[in-house]
Amino acid sequence: MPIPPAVAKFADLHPKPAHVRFQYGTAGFRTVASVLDSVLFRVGVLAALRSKKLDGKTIGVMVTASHNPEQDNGVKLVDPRGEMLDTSWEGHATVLSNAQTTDDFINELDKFVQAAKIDLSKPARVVYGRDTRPSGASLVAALEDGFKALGAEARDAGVTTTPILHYLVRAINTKGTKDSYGDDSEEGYFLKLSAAYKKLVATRQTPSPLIIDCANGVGAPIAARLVEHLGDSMPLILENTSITTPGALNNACGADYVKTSQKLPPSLDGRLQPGQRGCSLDGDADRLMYFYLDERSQFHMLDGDKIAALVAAFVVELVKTAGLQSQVKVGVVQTAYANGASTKYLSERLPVRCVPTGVKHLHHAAEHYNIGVYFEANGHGTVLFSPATQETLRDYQPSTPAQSTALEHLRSLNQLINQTVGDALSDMLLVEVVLAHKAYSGLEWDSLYVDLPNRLVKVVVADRNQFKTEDAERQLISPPGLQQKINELVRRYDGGRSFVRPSGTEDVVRVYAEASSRAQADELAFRVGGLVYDFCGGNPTTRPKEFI
Ligand code: NG1
Ligand code: ZN
Repeated sequence: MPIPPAVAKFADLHPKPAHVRFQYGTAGFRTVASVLDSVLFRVGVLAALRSKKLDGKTIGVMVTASHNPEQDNGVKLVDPRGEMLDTSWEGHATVLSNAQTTDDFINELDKFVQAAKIDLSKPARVVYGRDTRPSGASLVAALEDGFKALGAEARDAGVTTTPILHYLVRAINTKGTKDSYGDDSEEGYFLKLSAAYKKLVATRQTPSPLIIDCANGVGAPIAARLVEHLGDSMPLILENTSITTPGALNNACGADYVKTSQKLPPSLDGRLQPGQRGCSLDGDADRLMYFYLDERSQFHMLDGDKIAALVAAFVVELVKTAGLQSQVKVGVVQTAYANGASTKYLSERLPVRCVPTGVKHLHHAAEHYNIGVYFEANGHGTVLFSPATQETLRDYQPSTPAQSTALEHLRSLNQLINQTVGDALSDMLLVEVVLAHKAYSGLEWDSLYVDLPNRLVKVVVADRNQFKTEDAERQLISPPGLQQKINELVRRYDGGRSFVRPSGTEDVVRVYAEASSRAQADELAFRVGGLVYDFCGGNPTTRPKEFI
């Protein structure tokens, strides 16, 4: 079947800007919003094709640039089980987005449809949402033209969070089956989360109020609805909720600000009281960072690694108490950015795997455990229950009241935790459940282990593609000889660790360093940064002055 003529007609309305090269990376397409119109249209077409290929299953499309500045935007596809787009299609997305003219695009499309054996007569179904960015509405209009071009049945989820969009995709595709994931509506999502949370804390004291920094993004209206559903069970105070103030999104607030600057967002100064718990969401509410001020008003950050440690230990304890330890193996997945102290703490308690950066790697590795806990240090993560484990939890006959209670808790956790993707609001409730059960304050949670001081540095190089890594990105194999020089440097630092990798989302190389003191971690990072810069023939006049 040839490509319907409507595709070319619509494609003419969304010309590709000259001299821009797009790439479907770890976070989908993401760049300055003003050049994205053609990409959105073409992603609309691609989503419809993906649905046709999968026999009319609903595909999700999320328009967001997460923690990036407000002028950026982006788009990513969600596969039928609510997971990231199959990697084999990422390359096709890149090729289609870069076809220069309408004719080139139709040609590429035709080749792709033939090669992938897509039956164009099949139905196509999509569900799409966007964050609060001002560029969102017009980009969604381009996306909708892509759906129309192939006659896809499209459902608009409106302004929503990335994890809710993933939830909806799974709920729609499992509706009426034995794997039903919940009602396929935002309301269904809130009911599922709030019911599970209330069960888990039913016998616990109401916690002290938690401040949520909503990053002036979509987390604000969504958290406000969660507040209504939680009622008195969880006092939440929403801050940074200005979703219509130009320039406010992710600006000096949000999870990425907290992680990279390791500071309290200035807007929370005087609001967060010593001892009180606070947390930050990012612009699409899939990342979460916790923090508190000690009695001297010193800021302490509780990042994704601390969340993994807290949650994994709790799950292991429940599994043991339920008498399920021989049937349900719990494991943790991290990336090389995980703080060395967290890896040590976790490895002493359960299996830990390190995988390359990018949620899809973590998610897939976590699926190999019965219960897989994965978190990136930046606060993106979740806990996956394998299908077999869900059956075990359903069928298991506990023999004591203690076993029965632990089993009920595990069942409720399975409901509370978003099984499709990292979800800041679901993760926040999960953290609150564990804190309530352990009667931990932020300080006690923080004391599980002491973070090694660390530093992340960006280096702008002529061509980041010459950087190739192995061993879950911990070793450089190209440029040749550079890793050896890094090793020589690292050896001179007490507790030193450093690695270099090309970013998948920005045109930079990232340098991570850790050492036993703050000064040493900084020095190591800047020395390695300098090494990378000089090795790659950087221009001496633009060499950052902090590089030693
Ligand atoms: P890159 O730019 O590849 O380092 C960043 C984050 C990832 C992940 C992606 C997707 C760091 C060091 N890197 O990737 O963890 O979240 O963005 O958003 O935080
Ligand atoms: Zn995000």
